[in-house]
Amino acid sequence: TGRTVAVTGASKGIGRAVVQALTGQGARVLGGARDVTGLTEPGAEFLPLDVTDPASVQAFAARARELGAGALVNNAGVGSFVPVQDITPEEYRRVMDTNVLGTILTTGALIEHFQARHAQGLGSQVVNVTSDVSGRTFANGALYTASKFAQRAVTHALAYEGQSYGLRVTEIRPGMVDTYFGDTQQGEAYKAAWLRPEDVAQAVVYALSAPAHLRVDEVLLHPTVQEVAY
Ligand code: NJP
Repeated sequence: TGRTVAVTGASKGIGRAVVQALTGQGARVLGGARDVTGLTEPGAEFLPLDVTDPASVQAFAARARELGAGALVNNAGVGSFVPVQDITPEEYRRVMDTNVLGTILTTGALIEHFQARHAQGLGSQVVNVTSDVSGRTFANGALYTASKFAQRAVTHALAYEGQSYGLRVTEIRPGMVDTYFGDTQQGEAYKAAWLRPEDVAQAVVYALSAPAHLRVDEVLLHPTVQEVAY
């Protein structure tokens, strides 16, 4: 893509694959996650980032501006799967703060920068990695899907708002992906037929490489083994 992209949740799973795919295409990447110890990737630099912490987000956004970032990938996210009666206020806040507030804060910190780019004749892009369940739910999915429905709403509202300043907004909606998601391990046998993080990264690259006249609004992707659902 030949430009700078800021990526949240860049330390593992999908975010890590996005960093590798983008740098592989010649983009420069600023990656953030709470723990970035020991992370190195040619073409990328990593900063500690907690998307739920406004000061941390401001520091990350300041570096993204310095690097002239033209795109932001909101990928940081957490999962939590219990029945409604077992959702605690603490867990509610952890999931909603990360998935919804995190997307809002990180995006919000770069809007003036994107508007300034527009004034210079440059377009910008935001890609939000939400979920295939950003529009449907299931047993034990109340909290996670509430967060993803909300993140989808934020994504859509941003798309409306951003049109006036040349912002293209994309929602990436992956089904089951073999990552560390939900306190699991990557590479476990039961995930062998799931999407690879690289599959999702390719969708992000597709959206970010689209020519200026093309806006990829949404990509929904599932492993073949996952039941068809919209
Ligand atoms: O998860 P994982 P995925 N501030 O756990 C970071 C969505 N999704 O790659 O902060 C900043 O391997 C964390 O680093 P650290 C999902 O909802 C997935 O699967 O050090 N960063 C790590 O880099 C999420 O939005 C599946 O802990 C924070 C990364 O986020 C996205 O895909 C299905 C953070 C998480 O890596 C990436 O998740 C689906 C914070 N506060 C949607 N908290 C799936 N895997 O099946 C966490 O539908 N991170």
